[in-house]
Amino acid sequence: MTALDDLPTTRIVHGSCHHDCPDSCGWLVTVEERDDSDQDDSERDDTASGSVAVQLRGNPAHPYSAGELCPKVNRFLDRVYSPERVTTPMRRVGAKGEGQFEPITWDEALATIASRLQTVIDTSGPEAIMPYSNAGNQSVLALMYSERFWNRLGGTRLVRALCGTTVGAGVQMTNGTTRGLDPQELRHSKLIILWATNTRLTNRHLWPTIEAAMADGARLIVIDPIRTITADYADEFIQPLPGTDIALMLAMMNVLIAEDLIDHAWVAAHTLGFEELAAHVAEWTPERASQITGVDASVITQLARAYGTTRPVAIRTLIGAEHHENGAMFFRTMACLPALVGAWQDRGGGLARSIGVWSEELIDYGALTQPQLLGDRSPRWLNMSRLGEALTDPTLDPPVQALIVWGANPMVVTPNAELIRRGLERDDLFTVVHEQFITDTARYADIVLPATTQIEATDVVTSWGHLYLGWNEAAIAPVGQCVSNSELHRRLASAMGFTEPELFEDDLAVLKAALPTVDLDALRRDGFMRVPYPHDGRPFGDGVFPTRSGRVEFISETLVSLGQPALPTFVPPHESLGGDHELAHRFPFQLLTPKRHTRFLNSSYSHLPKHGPLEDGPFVEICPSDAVILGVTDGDCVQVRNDRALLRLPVRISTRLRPGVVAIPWGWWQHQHIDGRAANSLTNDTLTDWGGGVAFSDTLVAIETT
Ligand SMILES: Nc1nc2c(c(=O)[nH]1)N[C@H]1C(S)=C(S)[C@@H](COP(=O)(O)OP(=O)(O)OC[C@H]3O[C@@H](n4cnc5c(=O)[nH]c(N)nc54)[C@H](O)[C@@H]3O)O[C@H]1N2
Ligand SMILES: Nc1nc2c(c(=O)[nH]1)N[C@H]1C(S)=C(S)[C@@H](COP(=O)(O)OP(=O)(O)OC[C@H]3O[C@@H](n4cnc5c(=O)[nH]c(N)nc54)[C@H](O)[C@@H]3O)O[C@H]1N2
Ligand code: SF4
Ligand SMILES: [Mo]
Repeated sequence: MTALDDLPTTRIVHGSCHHDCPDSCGWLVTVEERDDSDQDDSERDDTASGSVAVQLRGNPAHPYSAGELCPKVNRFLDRVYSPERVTTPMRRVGAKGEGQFEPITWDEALATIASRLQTVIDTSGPEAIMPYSNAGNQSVLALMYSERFWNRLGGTRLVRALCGTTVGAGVQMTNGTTRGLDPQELRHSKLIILWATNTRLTNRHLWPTIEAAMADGARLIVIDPIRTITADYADEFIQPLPGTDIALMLAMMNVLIAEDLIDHAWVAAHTLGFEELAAHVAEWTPERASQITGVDASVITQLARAYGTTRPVAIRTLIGAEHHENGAMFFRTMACLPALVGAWQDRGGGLARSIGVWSEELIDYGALTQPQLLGDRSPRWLNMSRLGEALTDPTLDPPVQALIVWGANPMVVTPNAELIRRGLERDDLFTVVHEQFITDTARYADIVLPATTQIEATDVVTSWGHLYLGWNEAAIAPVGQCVSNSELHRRLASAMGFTEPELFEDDLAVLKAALPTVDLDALRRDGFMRVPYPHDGRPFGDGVFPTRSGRVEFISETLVSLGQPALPTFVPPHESLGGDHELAHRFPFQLLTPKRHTRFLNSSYSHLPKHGPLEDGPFVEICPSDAVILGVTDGDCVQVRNDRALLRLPVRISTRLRPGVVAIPWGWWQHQHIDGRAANSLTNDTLTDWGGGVAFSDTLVAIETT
């Protein structure tokens, strides 16, 4: 029998999911404090000190996620204690890309890094050192503490715009702000349009809100080039060709104006340029838009009528449509729709997209990032979506000679990945990757450094899907020799011999300075805290918009100054079915590479045993009529190719796509594909019209039988 005294002490710790996911769920970690004799029996204890996390579950008190997590994170402790975790610094011993490493000490790793970086600085200056990070962990410190080090170093700066920036930049041109409707307000809507977002997969904790609105009589329309699992639940599904929605929106405006479904009083009081817009869309008949979008003119007319006659009416969108050459214009145009019908007046009316801004407004970025450390230097900026170019362009001055990656896996997530591979293979490039696993990117590192997971470091999580800040208390000590992103940058600063105290400030002090108006003690105690948002639910209830004119700008001088059309305008993407004819002739299919698997979160998880092997794929989805033309059937192997790469993949015949459009689910690593090349080997790295994003989804391919 076990004496009561021998039972492990248990505590429950508040945490918040760090993934780049709108839901930012609250979780509870159950931690056992075990003594050494207990630890011998458990395989988990090799990497854990005395504290062992034994359960991680949703926090039932969390106002948004309400106790539920998701099929990705339900097994998070398997990730934390995975035998494949990187737990010590390592040095590459094989060729770049081979993935052969040997453990070294932190001292050795830091000494090597400091000496290589110093050599680069001495020969080419600090701009020859490039950071590469994304939202692998979107907590405040994990995402931003690093800026202090990079300001002090004077290295190249990174335009982090793989996700969301273009949406914001588009909406801002119309509304003057990225503020918008809290998606939980959809509960009050009577018509909900999920436009380019796959809510049931990517934003699953919003779905109950939509279901509740539907139970109360709301109608749901989904607009997506793929019949997604969300489309399956809609009252109506509209399937335009990818990249053509702007034409659809212009035709909606045409119908709204022609049939006088405009809220004239609101338009007169709160918008700029209605007359110009009306003249501009007069030619955008549903018939014309139908030619471009592939959607029947009558469907467009009905959509416009429903939009113009139902109140409250809301559009919900996230990221999907920004990944086109005309991505910012999509959102600039979309933001005009609620203004035309006066939707912002109603509770549950308007446009709901990322609402991260409501939390970010609480952050003192100066205190967080310490820009004075940069002095009077103004280092160059390179766009993260053009990493391949940055590493291989012979004219870049200075060339990138050292690359430091954390919280990102560019070989899987960044477009034109074969060009990135050529860069990472360069003998003269020194690469450091701070990671939890040997990812496709880490395989090219000279030095790999071990990164903590979310339950090993204290931080605050802001959400872009709801209005709650989340506290994340470190539940266990770092596994092995892992360090958080902030500790990594403290160690790098020390190794480089930097002495400014801001570079060594501890995490809690930085959080206090960065969130000056937030009661961190209360946040820590409760686990979450609601951020300010208008009490009546209406972000623009007063009709005031922070544009130059103080109104919703149908016509925009700011856009003209950027070299863009003043009015919402459809420009077909160059690399698309409706774009460059010669290219479309050589590569007749448009390739989408969507998020698709419930057990994957971006590039994370497909390598773990309870994730990848339980999903189906990789494959290329082709619609039945294209399969007939190609002479292929389910399971046949085809070559999917363009000028960037060639992938062999089994065919999955799918009624979810239109003719001419094919899809490869994204998130699989290279070795999970037949030839060691993944979806992003094929994708387009052309930047968006503005906003700095990238046109993954304007990718043309040819499909050939092998
Ligand atoms: N399970 C799971 N959940 C996730 C993620 C994940 O990897 N897996 N990733 C997280 C991240 S980082 C993000 S940013 C969010 C993204 O959340 P979403 O934006 O909802 O997801 P995406 O799959 O990027 O794109 C949504 C839809 O846009 C469609 N789309 C593409 N081009 C067009 C177009 O031209 N017009 C229209 N109308 N639709 C278009 C795609 O077919 C896709 O179904 O999801 C988050 N949640
Ligand atoms: N083809 C195609 N490409 C896409 C997309 C698509 O839909 N299709 N979606 C795009 C979108 S929306 C996004 S957001 C990006 C996502 O791109 P990423 O942000 O790069 O993807 P993740 O898999 O979320 O995270 C990357 C890595 O961060 C590591 N990580 C997690 N926490 C930490 C930490 O605390 N410290 C450190 N050092 N590492 C950590 C994980 O182990 C993981 O390997 O991909 C983009 N790429
Ligand atoms: S990945 Fe998204 S849905 Fe899953 S636990 Fe994290 S925040 Fe919640
Ligand atoms: Mo994203």
